[in-house]
Amino acid sequence: ADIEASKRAAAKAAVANHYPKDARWVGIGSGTTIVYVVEAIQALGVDTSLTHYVPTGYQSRQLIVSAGLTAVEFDAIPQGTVLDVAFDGADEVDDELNCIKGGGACLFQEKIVAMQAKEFICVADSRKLQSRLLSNWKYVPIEVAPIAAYRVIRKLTELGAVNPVLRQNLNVKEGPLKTDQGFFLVDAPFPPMLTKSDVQAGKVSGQNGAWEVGDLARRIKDIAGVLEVGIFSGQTGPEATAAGGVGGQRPV
Ligand code: DER
Repeated sequence: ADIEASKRAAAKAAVANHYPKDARWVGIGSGTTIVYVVEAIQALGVDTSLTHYVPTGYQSRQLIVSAGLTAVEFDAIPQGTVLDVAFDGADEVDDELNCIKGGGACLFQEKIVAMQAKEFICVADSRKLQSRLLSNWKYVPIEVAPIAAYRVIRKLTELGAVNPVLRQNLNVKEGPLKTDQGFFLVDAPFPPMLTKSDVQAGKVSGQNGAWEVGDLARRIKDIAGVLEVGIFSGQTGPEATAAGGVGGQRPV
């Protein structure tokens, strides 16, 4: 079926079912699917003039502004404000709503916005749905401090990554890509990850580089030099409850 049509349908359903009519603070992700989310918000017919939309990078901010909505940078949100909801795309989603994110190199701001929201709504067409992460999408995007990049690459290899590489500016500029934070991205291929139910069924996390999702996210995050990792764990975490969440999906 037409991929754009399925992205638009997924975005429309996500907004219809998860955009609170009285929303005041809404996170807006990055990529192409999120464009249809903003389109669906505009078509809702609610008064958006009192709502603030928090971007997750340059493209996200321009999307908000060009839609005539009010953009407020993450560090301009009043202290302690919890976003009503955050919408974003993903590169892959598994049976337990774990996500791989970072294909668009915006994973750091995507994660802090997602973590600041009562509920994180991932909008993805059927191509993205796999029973386990890294079945179709092959690598974990990781944002790293440039000075530590090769140390991180070596540590990832020790965790079982197969030839992790710095993401380059292909055909536009020599050298590695820099994120909105001025960091580098390492793309680290791993074998397909294990879900929590795999581990409950007796599979051992870490054997031959096949890690349980949350386990791998924590081990990568623990490598000195890593700013953030493009694994969002689909679990109902304490923050969701603390923020009055209704058990929304929580990234790690
Ligand atoms: O980088 C990301 O995680 C984005 O959300 C992105 O990869 C999703 O992109 P798409 O909506 O264009 O597939």
